[in-house]
Amino acid sequence: MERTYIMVKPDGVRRGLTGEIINRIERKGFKIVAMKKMVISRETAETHYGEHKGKPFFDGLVNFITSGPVVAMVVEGPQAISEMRRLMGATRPWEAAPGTIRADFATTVDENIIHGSDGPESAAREIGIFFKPEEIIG
Ligand code: DGI
Repeated sequence: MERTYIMVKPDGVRRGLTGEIINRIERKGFKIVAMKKMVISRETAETHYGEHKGKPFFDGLVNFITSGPVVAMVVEGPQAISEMRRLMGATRPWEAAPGTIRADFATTVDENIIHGSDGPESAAREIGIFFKPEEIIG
């Protein structure tokens, strides 16, 4: 059993796609063990995206992710980290497989609807950034 950090980004929330994304996660058979709507501070955004600091798109990425509310979740299930990445599709929506969230709902890499942890270490780190242990209800 694995847990991963999933976030509907501000574009997904603005476009009313939160329900669609929750539906896909639950239909798959995964369990949402924590969830909250929040506006991310710049400081938290810079921590979350720390690996991209110094890249040309970093400031735009921080501006975007803090531009409106997100819906943050912890998703649990077998192979949840890699399976959620598969449901999300590739970072660049034009490279995402048909039927994935990014292929179905996004056109640009700047606004690609959803975030999901890319491995066990980032999952543990990101869950710790956004949730207190007592907010996770298994
Ligand atoms: O884990 P992912 O979101 O699939 O991808 P990532 O961790 O490599 O990058 C995090 C986010 O940063 C990604 O969802 C969108 C943005 N990003 C990544 N590479 C580029 C980018 N934005 C722009 N404009 N250009 C990029 O090359």
